[in-house]
Amino acid sequence: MTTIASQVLKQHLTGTMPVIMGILNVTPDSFSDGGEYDCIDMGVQRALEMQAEGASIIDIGGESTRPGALPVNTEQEIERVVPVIEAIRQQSDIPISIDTSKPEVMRAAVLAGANLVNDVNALRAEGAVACCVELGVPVCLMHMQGEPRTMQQNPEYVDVVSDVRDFLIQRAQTCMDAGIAQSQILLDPGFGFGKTLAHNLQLVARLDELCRLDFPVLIGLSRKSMFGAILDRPVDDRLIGSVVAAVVAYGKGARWFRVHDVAETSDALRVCVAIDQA
Ligand code: 9MG
Repeated sequence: MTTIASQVLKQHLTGTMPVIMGILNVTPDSFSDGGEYDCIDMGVQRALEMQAEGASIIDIGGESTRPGALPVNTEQEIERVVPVIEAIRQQSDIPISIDTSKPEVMRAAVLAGANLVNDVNALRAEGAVACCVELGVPVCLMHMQGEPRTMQQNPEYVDVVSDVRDFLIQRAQTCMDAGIAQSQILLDPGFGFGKTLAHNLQLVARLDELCRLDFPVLIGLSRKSMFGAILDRPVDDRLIGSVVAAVVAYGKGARWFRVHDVAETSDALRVCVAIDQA
């Protein structure tokens, strides 16, 4: 079924304007103290707030992918994300992405109203590619070395940029061979996912090498530990580092930005666009 949200998403995928993806985590620690309904309500309020601040899509996740995070079972993940997706859908036509690696969660989320699958595992789980073909939704394929529990234990590459690029090209090809159109695929280098600070910096510095491929590039740098390492700041004091990195990434060709701080990132990117159009 073609909905307003999926039509709007199609325009974002083919356009050249920056697309801000607002992060909405619905893990138990995201909205402390609230009961079940408070969590849904607070999730909806935050989604609408991010839309008003300039987000073009809301990314909803029910399982933490932070280094060291423990896995969540499929039923729990569905119980966390589906009610929030349904509640946002009752109030807004904003496109929604589901941040998951599990085909069952992808299916439940899309049936509830999600329009894009954002998979940090690049659809490598059994049945994930077939599930997205069947659902007919666009996908974001992210590079990760290892798995969240252990990925920061001594990651190694021959050349991080070429290794990430080759992996993403190979995953995109697998998806296209299975029937996902090229225009439905976003690529993401996966900052912080099995990467040292030096790897992350190389990936930003040479992001143009990924942006030259025939796919839009999404970056998720917001509040990540690389800013903690460079600036020696805690996670809630990394706004300026995150916004500067988004601006640099824009200059190198990235157009999709997965962020916590929507209003500030939106202002910065609007300035970038105005300068580009001068
Ligand atoms: C879920 N998630 C956490 N970090 C991410 C990143 O950098 N990119 C994408 N696509 N998803 C992410």
